Amino acid sequence: MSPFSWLPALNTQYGLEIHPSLIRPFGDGHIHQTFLIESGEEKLILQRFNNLVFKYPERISHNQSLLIEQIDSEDLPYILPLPIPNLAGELFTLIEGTYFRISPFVAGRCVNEIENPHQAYLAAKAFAQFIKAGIHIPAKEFQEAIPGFHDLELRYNQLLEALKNTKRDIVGDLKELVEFYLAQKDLVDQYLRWKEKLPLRLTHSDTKINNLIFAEDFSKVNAVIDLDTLMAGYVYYDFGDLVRTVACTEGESSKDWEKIRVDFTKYEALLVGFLEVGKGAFTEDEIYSLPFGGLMMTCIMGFRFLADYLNGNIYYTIHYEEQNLHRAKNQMCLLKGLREKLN
Ligand code: GN1
Ligand code: MG
Repeated sequence: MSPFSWLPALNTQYGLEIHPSLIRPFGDGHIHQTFLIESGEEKLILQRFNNLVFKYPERISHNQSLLIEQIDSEDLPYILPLPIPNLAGELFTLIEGTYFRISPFVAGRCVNEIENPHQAYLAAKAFAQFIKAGIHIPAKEFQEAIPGFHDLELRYNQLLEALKNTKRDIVGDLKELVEFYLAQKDLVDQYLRWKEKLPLRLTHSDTKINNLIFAEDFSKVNAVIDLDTLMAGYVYYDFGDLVRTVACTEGESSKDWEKIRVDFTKYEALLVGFLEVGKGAFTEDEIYSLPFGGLMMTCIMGFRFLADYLNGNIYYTIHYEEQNLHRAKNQMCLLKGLREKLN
């Protein structure tokens, strides 16, 4: 069977004439399968949506429609490339049990690591601008795209559950990682304390650096992408995922354990950019919570990668068996560095 058996139906539903030869895999996302459709000058992004991870596509449609209606887009100096509706006006198209969607292609550079503090500053400004442009929309109007997505207590419990049910032997590196992550319980307690104090906002909730498209010369941000997880959250989530993916000397997939350090120059640049936009809009507590974001988001990704490894790699795309174990180890190295400086 052709790998693109769904293409004729897709063409009909969008009124397009895409030929298989125009489609090629694109990007580094861990969740959906992303393709670039290229026909002469015209380019589009096609995604085969992962509805095992996102079990409620209708919530995503609701959130994205709300965003289109209510966000102050004149406050945004970049594009939010939301899905293009099909001929029936829907953001998703269901074909043979799989959801697809098509979005505008935005030209520029999408990177897993940035080169200098100025780029960090631009990235932080862009994500803070996103929160600010939606700050007037009551966060509770957004639906939970993934229930408990950034709930550290829930993720800790899911790790315990994975540990109980795993078929893997807890020895060597795995043992060290399990012990390390179970010892992060104090962050769960801090998470619960911050929850009492902070307002919920519309957050992007997946602010890793490759969810931005920079201009070719890195002079500005052209687009904020990956708009599936936009939902109610805390401001420090979005600052924290930036810290995790920007203020680190190595990328998330590095196995050069010795080289994984916090880059405090980039960290400072993130803070400057985020606060330049957020001052006056965010509460004092929200500003004080930002350093916790780096710790918490690194820890939660460690919990999730490790749990996925224990569960037999059922969630994240992997390219080799130990990849989630290695991702969890990478996050452990970064978290140790952050704790040394920030605790
Ligand atoms: C996933 O789709 P992608 O690669 O941008 C994940 C994020 C994690 C990230 C870790 C829906 O994001 O939460 O931070 O991998 N998205 C989902 O790299 O789980
Ligand atoms: Mg992504």
